[in-house]
Amino acid sequence: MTKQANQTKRETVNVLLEENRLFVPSDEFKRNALIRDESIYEEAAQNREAFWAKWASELDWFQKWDKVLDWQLPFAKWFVGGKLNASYNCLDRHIKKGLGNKTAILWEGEPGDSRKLTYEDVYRSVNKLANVLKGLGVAKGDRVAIYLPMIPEAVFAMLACARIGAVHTVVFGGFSADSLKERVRDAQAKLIITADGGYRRGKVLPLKETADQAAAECPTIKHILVVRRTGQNIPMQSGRDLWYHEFVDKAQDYCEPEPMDAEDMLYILYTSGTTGKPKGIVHTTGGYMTGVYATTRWVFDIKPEDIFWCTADIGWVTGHSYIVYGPMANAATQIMYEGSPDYPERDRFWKIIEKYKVTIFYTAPTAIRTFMRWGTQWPDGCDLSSLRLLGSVGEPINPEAWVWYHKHIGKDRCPVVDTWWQTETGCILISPLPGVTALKPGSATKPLPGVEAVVVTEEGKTIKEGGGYLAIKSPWPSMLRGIYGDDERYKKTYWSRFKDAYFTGDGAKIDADGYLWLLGRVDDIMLVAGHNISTMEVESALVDNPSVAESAVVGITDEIKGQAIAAFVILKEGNKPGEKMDETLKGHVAKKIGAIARPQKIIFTAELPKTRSGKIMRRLLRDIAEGRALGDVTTLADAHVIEALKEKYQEEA
Ligand code: 6R9
Repeated sequence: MTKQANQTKRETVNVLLEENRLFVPSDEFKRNALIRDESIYEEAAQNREAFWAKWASELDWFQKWDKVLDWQLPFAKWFVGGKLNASYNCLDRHIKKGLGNKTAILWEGEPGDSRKLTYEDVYRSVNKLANVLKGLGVAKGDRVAIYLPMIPEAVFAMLACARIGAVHTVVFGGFSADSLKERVRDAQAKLIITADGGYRRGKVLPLKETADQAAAECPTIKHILVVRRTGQNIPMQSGRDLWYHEFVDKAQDYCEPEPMDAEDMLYILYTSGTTGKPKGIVHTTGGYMTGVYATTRWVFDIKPEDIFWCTADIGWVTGHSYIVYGPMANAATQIMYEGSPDYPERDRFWKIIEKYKVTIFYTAPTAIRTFMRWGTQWPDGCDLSSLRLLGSVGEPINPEAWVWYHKHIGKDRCPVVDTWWQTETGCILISPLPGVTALKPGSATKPLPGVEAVVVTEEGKTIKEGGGYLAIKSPWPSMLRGIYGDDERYKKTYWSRFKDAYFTGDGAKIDADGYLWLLGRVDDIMLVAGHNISTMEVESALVDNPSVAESAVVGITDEIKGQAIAAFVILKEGNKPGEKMDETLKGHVAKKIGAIARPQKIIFTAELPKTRSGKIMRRLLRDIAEGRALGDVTTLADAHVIEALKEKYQEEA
């Protein structure tokens, strides 16, 4: 172990050994916090609907709702009859209050270029783009795919859709043409907004080229609107492809915001599912906006003078809720960064914090573990004294990483809020309130006010202490309204495991103090560097290669990424295993799904362990891949298979 790793280990052990070591909020933090009184929990529990309605009424509504909640399990309607517009709530209302000159976005491009945009600037760009979209025939309810790098136009695009009532579906810029195609086809989008390219780790991502490949097989696409970012040469198909700037420059400055029903769709965001086909998670307007508006205040304690930085990509739900809708509904000033944390050097994030005097920083455990590996010299070389609050999201944060983050980034001064939530939940559901909650490293602490998250047994019985499944017992405003076009799958995935509670798919423990400890997914979804990838998705990509007969994929523990992908592969006859095949298959998966899904390890085998009904026993493969003693093998059809595999794996490792 290096000296530094040793030191971190010792610090962690010290912290964890002090029995019940709690990190209580400092008096100063408590005194200044927006929420400093734990009575908020009690108030919410007394009357959940009235509590949420109070927070909803802090938004601007064109028409007030008649009824707070209509709950026909598993279908919820919140703020029934109410009318509002998300872009109005993120822009117009702030400008009407005189905040037009307030900085909205401090954008930093990877090559070092930067842009500073006020609320007025964003407002103008969004209105113009909204008019462009209308002019291109996009109407209320139509779907628009957004495939952009982390540039301000991504925010404009989302808010412009919201302004005219079009439904956006943002596809992460790192996804392949196949992944983009699948999402565009499922959503039946009319238009794609993309860029010529984007910068990532000094290289150019060929976004337009990828969008072209996808669009070739998407008959619903009428236009591709292209933002000029890199200036590289790209083919433009006449009639279909249009330059963003040419249209936006000429567009009118004002576009009336569409009064949307509280339950009108705001967006679809695709997330991986166990059957391989991604699920289009549907969010609507009123409840979603209430959830993200309120939780941004409670959890991030955002005040007018704060500089907030959420490092997520806009292609994930974290970017939707805590870059676009939550912070902007709160008139926050925030950082948006295009590129990677190690470009040009491993201190880019810390340099940005120093340059812009960031006060609140929200990132993922996989990033924190990478920073730990890189060493403290990088943050130590920058002035991080502006920071006052740190956040974590995406996967369980191990206590070592928590303590490192608290000490080396927060300098033992900033509370760390570990926030648990999902694409499906829309907003944070489990998290400390930084001015109220005593923190335990590694625990996301307690459900937020108004949220009934519990740990249940296999039979669905709520337990006060011990391990089980994380479930949510009553509806919350920003909950998903379904899976796009597939009500049956919605019911089956989330509402069939337990009789009357939402099944999160995560395991969790609750301790004697009522603190929650999240344990990761209980199903076959892997969490690689904070991104959900289903085993099935990777398996189907592998089998898609003509040399592969069969495959089984498992997630194995990885210090940095949380999980890494190991694939067991049976080749078709006449194909040779070896380094060349290994590379071919890894490349194939990366091309089919995206680089994030590239397997770390491929194990060639002649057979796979299966149950009698033909189901692959992934649990056993995981045991093998992680070098553990084999668990129960009684349901195995042929016990020899597993022994042979184990030997082979050990030989190769
Ligand atoms: C926001 C987001 C959701 C899954 C979720 C869980 C894991 C997220 C976590 C966490 C432990 C946390 N997860 N935050 N696990 N502690 N603070 O990440 O959404 O991409 O849909 O992933 O991520 O397993 O079920 P999404």
